[in-house]
Amino acid sequence: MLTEINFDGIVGPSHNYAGLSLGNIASASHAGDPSYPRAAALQGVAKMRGNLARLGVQGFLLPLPRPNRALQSALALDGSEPPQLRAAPWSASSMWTANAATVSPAPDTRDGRCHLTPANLVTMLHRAQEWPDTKRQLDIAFGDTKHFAVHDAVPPTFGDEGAANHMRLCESHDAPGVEVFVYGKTGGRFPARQHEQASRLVARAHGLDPARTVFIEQNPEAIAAGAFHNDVVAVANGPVLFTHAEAFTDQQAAYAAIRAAFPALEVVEVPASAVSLAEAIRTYLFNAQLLTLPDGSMALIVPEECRESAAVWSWVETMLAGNGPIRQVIPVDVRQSMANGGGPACLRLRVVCDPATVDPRFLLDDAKADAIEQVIATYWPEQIDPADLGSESLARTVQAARARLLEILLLNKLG
Ligand code: SUG
Repeated sequence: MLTEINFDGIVGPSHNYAGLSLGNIASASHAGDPSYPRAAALQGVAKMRGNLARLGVQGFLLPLPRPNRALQSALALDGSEPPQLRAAPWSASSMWTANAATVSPAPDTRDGRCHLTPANLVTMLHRAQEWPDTKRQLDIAFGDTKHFAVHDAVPPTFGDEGAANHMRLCESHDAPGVEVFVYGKTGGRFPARQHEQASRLVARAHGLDPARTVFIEQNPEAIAAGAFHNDVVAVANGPVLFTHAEAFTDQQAAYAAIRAAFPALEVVEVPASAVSLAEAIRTYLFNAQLLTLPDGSMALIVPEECRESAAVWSWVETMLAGNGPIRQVIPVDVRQSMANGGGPACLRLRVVCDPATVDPRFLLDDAKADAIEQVIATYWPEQIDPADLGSESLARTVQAARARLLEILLLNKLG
């Protein structure tokens, strides 16, 4: 039975605000703030618990080893470097697993396996270090080669940011879907992180049918307004595309291209007159998890920030009073992640597969959630100031915390 599993990134013990992501307005505006790794990780587990109760299945991926000693030595750090360079090997950015990989479920691929390509994330130094360690986890979690194929990342210089720029439309998970890749063009004030050729390469490597694959350009104005990934302005689930009206360069042409491959497309569009691009990016209305609940209805899991925005919440209430496909809007508190530009959707990687084919150590249940919470509450630092990054005693705390998590999950091998 194919089902959609959300694999959330457990927030690592080195979670901090170093302002590393140009074009990510939240990251820039919280640069230098103290962070609260313990609270951040507990917020993440609470979100997972909510979705486990709603959907009956939930997965997770682990924080990567930090500080990254190999990167530290490659950077020849001696104290004279800019603080942002010193911070990069400490980044907990792997929590945003929407950027871990692009996933093409088995019904879409030529060989009938689920294909995963880790994202190379080459645009940002602190993220470019992730993929080899991410791949090591994917190789274990999806090691059943009868059902999965895990590729290497796309070679540089083609930036690939994974599922954050990829959407799948389908009538049911086990039917062939239409995969939509959204890329950006360079030249604006902020980097366009997803290169068109990276998207096309992933589609070829996954063996997708060109008739069911669509490539769309992201609106440069959305990137300039702070939508550094497409999932900040659009999300899809089943036959539904929930999108801001200014997400794509040519919005109507984008709908037409998707509809040509997927006639059942249902668009839920939010006009700029109701929610401006700036407000959408500030509240992360679209960085939501659009879930199909067991009764077949859809729920949108949004950040708490949406409920606090008069414009967003008034649009939500009007939408719920109508008869569209989204029947519930559920706010969750992921404020620690939000302050670095990561909402509920950034924190999860969707994999459509049979849960029985996944290494069970990466699947959550209530007892495991209790145990993970216990480790976080005991070992995760309560607070990190960016000036602490570089300290050996913090390095030891962070390493011991992750080692304890790996130990209770029987994943020491990833050490
Ligand atoms: O790549 N933030 C991440 C946020 C990623 C959000 N993911 C999706 N939209 N899918 C990024 O910009 C901030 C790190 C810092 O500033 O310390 C950061 O990497």
